[in-house]
Amino acid sequence: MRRLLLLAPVLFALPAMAQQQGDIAVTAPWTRAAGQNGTGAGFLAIANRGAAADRLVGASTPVARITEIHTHIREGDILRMRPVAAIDLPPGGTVTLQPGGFHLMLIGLKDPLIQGQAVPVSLRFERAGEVQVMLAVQPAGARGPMAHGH
Ligand SMILES: [Cu+2]
Repeated sequence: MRRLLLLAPVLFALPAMAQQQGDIAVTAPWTRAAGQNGTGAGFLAIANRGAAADRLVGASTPVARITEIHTHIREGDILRMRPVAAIDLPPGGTVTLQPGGFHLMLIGLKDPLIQGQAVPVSLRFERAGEVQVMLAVQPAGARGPMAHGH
């Protein structure tokens, strides 16, 4: 019960909300339902509205033992995940973390990710600093932030 306090119920349509910090705006943060001790994936869109390049250099969440930034690379017919040190955010550009591409990997979940709840994540940017977002938990297998209608 102690850790469940971190998981606030989602009562509003989170994808409509943008979390802004300096020149960085994060929209539509979401994840999928996953079991305790399993692995979760975090998805969101990051817009750099500034005139200077920035980089996403790290992320953390209290619900996972380790949070990594991953990309997918194609090896023949197989898509494999690989950790990356950072994601480049060109000035005026938007980078979307989505299934099959960049994503946050939440490794060693301390609690299950339950559909309808939200998971706090702290994103760390080279220039903009820390940005707090809440990942809305969608059903297991969801392909987008609102793949499941409410
Ligand atoms: Cu991954």
